[in-house]
Amino acid sequence: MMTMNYKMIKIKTISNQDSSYGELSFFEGEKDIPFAIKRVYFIYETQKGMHRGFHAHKQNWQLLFCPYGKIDIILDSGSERETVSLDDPSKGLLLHPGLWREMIWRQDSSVLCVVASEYYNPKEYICNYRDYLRYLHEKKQVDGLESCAGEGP
Ligand code: T46
Repeated sequence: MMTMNYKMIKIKTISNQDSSYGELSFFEGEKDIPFAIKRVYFIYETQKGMHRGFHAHKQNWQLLFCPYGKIDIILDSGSERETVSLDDPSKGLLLHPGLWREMIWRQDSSVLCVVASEYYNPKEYICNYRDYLRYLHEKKQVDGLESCAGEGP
């Protein structure tokens, strides 16, 4: 089975002594995150209790962050399940391809922002959990064969 391939990153934030001036956070593709950004999308006008996701990506790397509100991201590697809370604009969740994810909105109007390494391609989604487990199984076999390639008798 696959490992929990994700990392929390701290998004750089410039604070001001004058709190009425707000905060500014930023990150840069290929510097703060390990991919060039091809796509940005965001989910808003949301309601507490909303569920989305229920899929994995075969190729797509993503950074998820929540500039407003609170969203729980449930990650599943086929053998383990973990929940990460995005409850601070400076928290970034870097997801490697291959992890099953589900999102639960914990507060009305919470905003989920995502930057992705790939253009939108529905063919690289796995949208059914049984298919996901089958994909992991086949991938393990292929990876096993590749790691043996070149080994002499
Ligand atoms: C993910 C989570 C965090 C597009 O046409 N282009 C796009 O770039 C995206 C992301 C979606 N769409 C269309 C496809 C569907 O007809 O928008 C509709 C809703 O997408 P989806 O059901 O995939 O939304 P979520 O919230 O379940 O998942 C999205 C991303 O698709 C996914 O990559 O990791 O957010």
